Amino acid sequence: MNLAYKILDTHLLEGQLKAGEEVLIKIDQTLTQDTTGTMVYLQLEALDITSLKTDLSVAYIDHNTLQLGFENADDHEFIRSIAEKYGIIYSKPGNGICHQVHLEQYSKPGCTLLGSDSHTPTSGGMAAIAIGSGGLDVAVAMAKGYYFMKVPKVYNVHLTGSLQNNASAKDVILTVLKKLTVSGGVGHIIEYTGDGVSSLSTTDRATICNMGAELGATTSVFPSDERTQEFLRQQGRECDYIPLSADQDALYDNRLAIDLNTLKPMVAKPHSPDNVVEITDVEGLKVNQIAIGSCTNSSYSDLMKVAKILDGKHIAPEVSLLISPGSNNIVSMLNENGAINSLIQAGARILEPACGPCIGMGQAPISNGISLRTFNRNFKGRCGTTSADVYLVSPETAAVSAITGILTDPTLFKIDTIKEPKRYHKLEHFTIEYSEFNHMIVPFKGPNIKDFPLKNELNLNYKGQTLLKVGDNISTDAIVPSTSKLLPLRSNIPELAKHCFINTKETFYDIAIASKGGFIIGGENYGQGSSREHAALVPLYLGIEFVIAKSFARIHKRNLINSGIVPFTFKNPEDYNDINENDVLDLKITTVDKNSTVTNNRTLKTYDVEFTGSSRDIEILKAGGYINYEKSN
Ligand code: MIC
Ligand code: SF4
Repeated sequence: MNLAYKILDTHLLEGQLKAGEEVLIKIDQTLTQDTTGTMVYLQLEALDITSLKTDLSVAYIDHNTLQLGFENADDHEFIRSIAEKYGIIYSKPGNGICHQVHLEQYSKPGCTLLGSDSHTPTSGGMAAIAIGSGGLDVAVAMAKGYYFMKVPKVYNVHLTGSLQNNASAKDVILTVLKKLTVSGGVGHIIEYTGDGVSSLSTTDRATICNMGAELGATTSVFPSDERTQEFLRQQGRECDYIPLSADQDALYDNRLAIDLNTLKPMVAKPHSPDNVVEITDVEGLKVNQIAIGSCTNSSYSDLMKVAKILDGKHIAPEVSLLISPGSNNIVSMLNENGAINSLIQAGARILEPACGPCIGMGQAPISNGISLRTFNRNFKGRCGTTSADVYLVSPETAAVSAITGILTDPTLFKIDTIKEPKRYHKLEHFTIEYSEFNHMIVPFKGPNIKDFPLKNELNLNYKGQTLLKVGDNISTDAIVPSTSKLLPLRSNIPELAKHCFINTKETFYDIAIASKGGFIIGGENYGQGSSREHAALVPLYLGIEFVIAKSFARIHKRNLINSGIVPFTFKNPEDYNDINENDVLDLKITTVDKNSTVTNNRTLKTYDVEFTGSSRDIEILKAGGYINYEKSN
């Protein structure tokens, strides 16, 4: 058996572990962050429970930490009060980015973790099966202790050798992205094996698993070995260690081999994480901004490497260098050993340990600017400046480029090896460990928190206009953008709706409101990227009941189903070409999974469309979404 199936097997509640089958698995841990968390907890309240069924649930505040007005502050207080009521661990703003903090403090080898954030698979670096999902799935996991999933296939990435010449874990995952693309992991767990694994630290592995989300994979997983034990020891949690690995003769559905010895520093060019080239192809590009950190590359050793490279040097005069550390524990250690001082003296701006520039929460680049980032996504406009170009690179590349002011190959730089600390700091006062259900607590709801929309039963005959037709790989950042102006609206669907598809079609909201809904037509991998279920709830609020695409990204498809919107795919993908924006379409559903047709009133052609999902998914759609379904069961 491979490792992924071994862990799933120990958590199997119902069904058979066969790729493509729907199973019910036990969820040990959940995590939420604040921009998806408010919806999760409104939904948890709607499920009306009196105890949590998970071993551990944590509510992080890390995305929306710029308190520009009352909105974010109110959301945080809402989440804190919910944590107090339900017995959820509350990670205060400033504690750090959910995935890094979770890795340091809570992930365990062999456990299952469900998180309302697409980069939850970061904990796969600790041999957990860690899955990103929409908020409602996390609410149900907390309430019932389980998660329904289609068993993924397993893609084996076999690593040999060890990284040389300042190539790093980021270059490993950029290489995988180059080979497999942003949809190459859909329907798969990526499992890393081989003698190269032991040369990678737990945080290197976490970087690789983190960006497995960009492959569209369900999750990624590494074995648990002496490097895992070493990391747990540093965290004061050696008791959580168990060794775990695949059997020698484990079976895999697909295989890819990577020789770490030969890897070169890589760069993902704008505007997609799989637009990857060797650094020598883009060397010399003048850069305006460099941002180091985010949940992908903000570990102690990543930031120490950067501090060592910059120690005693100055950054180029025209560059702005931003550092967003992964956790306050790391900041505290870098402070103690003088690394923060090296960074500041070199000219770096040290930001609070939070998502910050990664999600456009400040530090937007200049118009037409070039920003090098150690982050995981470079979709157009995500940084807050639509005309800017974002390149994704390793911390080594970012640091040497900060000195030269141009995109620079780190290969020939001498970079000292980093000695890991014996023991990480643990700043306990950044966490409140609520552990009991307390029915006396009335959750705090500020005026920005509005109810989420609920759908009625499925419409079997529907006539509507094509509001929008988009191409391949449309991200949820395009459907519901996130910037410092929009993130505070995450608990207010009616207000957020005004910005739906704003960077794609400015009039989308007005047209959708005027026509009381209609169709969205998508290409391949529609809804890739973030797990935000707002990308389903906002269209639902605008009256959209059906999206027809060539194919869907995993989390977004789940979110559409959960909210009651039917994600139909064209049986014949060529039919996509026959539909224009504004065409009026007639949809007829005989049974949801088969025999549904769409007639185009302009061309008079009829297309077959289908829904692929489990029989339970069909029941959810018929009921008008997961909340209605769970309540009636
Ligand atoms: C992201 O990286 O896009 C986010 C912001 O963390 C999202 C969650 C969100 O949209 O709130 C994610 O990755 O799921
Ligand atoms: Fe935060 Fe960026 Fe990581 Fe998303 S990808 S969790 S916004 S740091």
